[in-house]
Amino acid sequence: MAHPKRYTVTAALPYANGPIHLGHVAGAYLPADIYVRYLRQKKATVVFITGSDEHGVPVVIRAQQEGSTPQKVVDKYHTLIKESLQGLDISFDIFARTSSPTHYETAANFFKTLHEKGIFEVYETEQYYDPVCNQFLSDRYIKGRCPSCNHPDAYGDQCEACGRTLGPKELIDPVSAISGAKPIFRSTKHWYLPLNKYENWLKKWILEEHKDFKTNVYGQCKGWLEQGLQPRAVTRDLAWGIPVPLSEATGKVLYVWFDAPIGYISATKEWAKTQQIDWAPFWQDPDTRLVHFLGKDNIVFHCIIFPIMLKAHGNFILPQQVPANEFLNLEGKKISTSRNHAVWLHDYLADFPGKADVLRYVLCTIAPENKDSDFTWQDFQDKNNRELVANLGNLVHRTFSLVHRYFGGCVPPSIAPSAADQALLARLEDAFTEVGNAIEAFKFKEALQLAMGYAALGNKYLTDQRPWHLVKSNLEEAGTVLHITLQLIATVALLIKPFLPTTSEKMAHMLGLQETSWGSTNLVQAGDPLAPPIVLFEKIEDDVIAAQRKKLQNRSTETVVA
Ligand code: B3M
Ligand code: ZN
Repeated sequence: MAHPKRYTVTAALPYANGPIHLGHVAGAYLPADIYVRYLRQKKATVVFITGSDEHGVPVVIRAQQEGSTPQKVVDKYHTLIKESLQGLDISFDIFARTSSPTHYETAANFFKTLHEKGIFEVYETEQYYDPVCNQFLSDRYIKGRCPSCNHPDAYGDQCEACGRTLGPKELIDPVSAISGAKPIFRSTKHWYLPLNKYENWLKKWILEEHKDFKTNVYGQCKGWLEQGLQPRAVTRDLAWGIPVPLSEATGKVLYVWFDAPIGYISATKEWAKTQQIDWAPFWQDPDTRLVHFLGKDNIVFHCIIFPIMLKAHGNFILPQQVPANEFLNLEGKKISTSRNHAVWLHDYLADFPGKADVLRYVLCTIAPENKDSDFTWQDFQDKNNRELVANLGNLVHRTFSLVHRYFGGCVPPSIAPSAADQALLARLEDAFTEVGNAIEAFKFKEALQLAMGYAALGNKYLTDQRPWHLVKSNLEEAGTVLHITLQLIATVALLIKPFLPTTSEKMAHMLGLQETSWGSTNLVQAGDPLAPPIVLFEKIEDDVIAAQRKKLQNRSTETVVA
C-alpha cells in the first residue's frame, strides 16, 4: 500500500473517573504506541493523540462516591492516568483534556455548524426525573430490577449481572440512584443526530469500502447496520459538561460521546500550536491516514457515530482503520472496576520499578486482537523468566561476555563466513519486511513473536557453532560467529524497538549503534568497541507472584460501590 503523507493516530480518551488498568493498556494504548513508534522509526510524519475524557455521568457519580466534586475528580485522575501511561513509555505527543478552553470552543463550534446546516432533529420526550433532587436522571442514575435475570440492582443502561444492555424504561420498580425516590416522567427537549439518514452511506463506506477492517470490527458494524440506526440524542440534562451553545438550551450540555471524539481534533490543535504548525492537514488532507485505537465497547462510536458527525460537518477525513481489540480478562474472570477485580497500571509501576518493558512484552504476547484473552500472574512470570531472561537476555549476555573475554570488547572481524553464517545473514535481511508487514496489518502479537524468533535463532546459532569451544581451536572462526551474532543482536534491537523501547535503547547503547531507523543493515563493523554488558532482565521469583495474587484476592473482596 502506498504510504500516506502523514498519520493521525488516536488512542481512546480514558474517562477521568478512575485509574486505568491492564485491560485498557492492552486494548488501546499499547497497540497504538507500538504502531506509532514503528512509524516514527520509519521516519513517517505522525501525531499520536490521546488525553482524558472529563465529562459525562461517570465522573459525576465518582465525585459523589468520593464525597468530592467533578472538577477535583478529573484533576486527580487526569494526572494519575497521564503519569501512569508515561511510566509505561506510551509516547503520545499530547495528553490533552476535554476540559480545555480549546476543546470547549471546538466542540461548541462543531455543534453550531451541524445546527446551522439543519442536521439535527429536535424531539420532546418524557424522561425520568427525580422529584426530590429536582433533576433529570441519566440512565446510570436509575436503578431497578433487571427484566432479564431479575438482578435487583440493574442500571438504566445495563445490567452488570447478566450483561444485557437496557433502556431505563425497561427496569422493573425503578428508583433514583441519587435520592432513592421513585422517579416521575417529565418532558424535555433534546437535539438528535439522525443516524438513520446516514445508513445507506455507512453501508457503502464500511460494508463495501472497508472490508479491510478487522473481522471483529467489521462484524460489529455489520450487526449495528443490520439492526437499523435510530436518531440519537446528542444533548443531555446535566450540570457537568459543555453547555449546548443555543439560547433555547439553557441547563443542557453536550452528550459526552458527542464531545469526546471531537477531543481528538482539539488535542491536535493544541499540539500543533506547540509545534508552530498547522493542525488542519492532520484532519482534512485526504493524504493523511487517520487510525483510531480502542477497545471493542467503543467501536460503534468510532465507526458509526463519529464518522457520521465528521461527514455531516464536512471538510474532514474519515478513519482509514479502527483496529479495535477485544477484552482482556484477569485470572480467568472479567476485569471489573466495580468489583475491584483489576490490576491498576500505577500499582504495577510502583510494584515493579524499571519493568515497564516486561509488562509491555507480556501484554503484547496476549493482546486480545481477535478474541478475549487472559492475563495471569503465572503467565507473566513464565514469559519473563522463560522468554525475556532465557531467550533475549541470555543471547545478549552470552555474546557480550565472550566478546569481552576473548576479543577485548571490540567487534571481531568476519572472516570467510560459512554457508550457515551466510544463510543467517540473509534471513536478517528479510526481518524488517516480515515484522513490518505484521505491524502494518495490526498483528502486533505476531510481529513481536517474529522479532523474538530472531533472538531464538541467535541462541540456536550459538549453541550449534559453540564459539566458546572454537576460541580454543580456531579464534578466527569464533570471531566470525560472534560478529554474525552481534549483527543479529543489533537487528533484534531495532526490531523490538517499537515493543520494548527501553530494552532496545540499552542494547543500542551496549552495541554503540548510531543508526536505529527501521530497516538499517550492517549495523556493527569489525573493531567497533562494545560497552560492558548490562543485565537486561531479571528473574521474577515465586514469592513476588504470590504476593500479587494475594493482593488481587484481597482487593476483590473489598466492597466498592458502583
Ligand atoms: N472515554 C470510553 C472509555 O474510556 C470513552 C472513550 C472516549 S474516546 C473518544 O471506554
Ligand atoms: Zn440482568
